[in-house]
Amino acid sequence: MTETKDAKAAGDAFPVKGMDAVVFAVGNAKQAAHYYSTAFGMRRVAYAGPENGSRETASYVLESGGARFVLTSVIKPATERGRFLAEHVAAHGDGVIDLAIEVPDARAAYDYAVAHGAHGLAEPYELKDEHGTVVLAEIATYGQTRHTLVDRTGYDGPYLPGYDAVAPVVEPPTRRYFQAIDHCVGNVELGRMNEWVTFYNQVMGFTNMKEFVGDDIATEYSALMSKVVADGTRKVKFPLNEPAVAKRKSQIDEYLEFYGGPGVQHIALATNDIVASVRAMRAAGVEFLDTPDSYYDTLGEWVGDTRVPLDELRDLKILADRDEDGYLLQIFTKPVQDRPTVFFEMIERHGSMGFGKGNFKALFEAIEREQALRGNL
Ligand code: TYF
Ligand code: FE
Repeated sequence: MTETKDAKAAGDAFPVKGMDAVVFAVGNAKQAAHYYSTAFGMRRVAYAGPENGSRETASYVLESGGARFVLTSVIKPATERGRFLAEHVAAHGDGVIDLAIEVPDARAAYDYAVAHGAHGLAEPYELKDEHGTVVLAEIATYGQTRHTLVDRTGYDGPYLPGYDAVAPVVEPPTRRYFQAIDHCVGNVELGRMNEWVTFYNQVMGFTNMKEFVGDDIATEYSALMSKVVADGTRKVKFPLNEPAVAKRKSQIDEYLEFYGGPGVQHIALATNDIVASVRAMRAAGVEFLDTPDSYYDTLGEWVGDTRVPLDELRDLKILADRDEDGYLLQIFTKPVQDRPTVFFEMIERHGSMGFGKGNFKALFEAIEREQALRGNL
């Protein structure tokens, strides 16, 4: 981080450096690490498990540029944490347990958050090994999700004390598929979105970026409301969705039913070359949502020129949207586990700070086609 950015961050009530990691609890972390390595082009960099002192869980750390995923599964629950993880997987399937945020001072961040209404899950604590010290603290958010606040300024190692550097699962692609986490979306219960917006406003001093009301994003059947909160530097962006009353079960209702409550719906990954990334990911077996050809028949008229020719967008089913600041290209995977819950988005931004509002109808109709195939519409 540069001096100017540090100075700017220090002016915030709740300074953040960015996303630290997205932590998943999964049934089989070894195989998940293989999937994210071969299909998402990520590099395995660190491991903690029985071989290096963590008897209860196995955790694999994967990176792509500045994006970090941690995949954890339980080997044999023995402590409260092991039981929590085992119960999390039983209740929710594979899912996100932690949207960890890197902060310059975890103690100050925790104190601020708790003083402004956060429920503390772990008071500030230190982890140490030969690579240094990390200070962490944990607060609760929607459902069983948490935010670990991570200060790693006193540490120079592969992830956290207790983790060892390990070789990649396979040699990562020469050109990574994505380089950062763009935003992390939560689904909350009907009528509770505004409470969670207020939570982030108060607890983290996050401000509201965008608001999508039912009319913006209603299809014939599906409806949802969405608001986006972000830190002052807009490095951490958290859209929050709630279902809206609609003719049939909305995609958010489907998620809440199959996840067993609120949780992380999708993680958007920022790419510089969405065409190359989507081609490679498709070739590796990643399933993306389909977009009808009719979408592309009118796209050029309103979106104008983009870096990628229309034919290529059509070929790969990539969506495009434009607003006053610029444009973006985006595409959504199908859910990445058997439950119709967590999925990913690939996003290439060219000026636009939006979330693809112009695509909501096409996107939600694509999701509804999948819902119908699952018998959940
Ligand atoms: O993050 C967003 O807001 C966009 C659009 O169920 C979106 O990616 C919103 C809701 C949803 C899927 C995508
Ligand atoms: Fe998104």
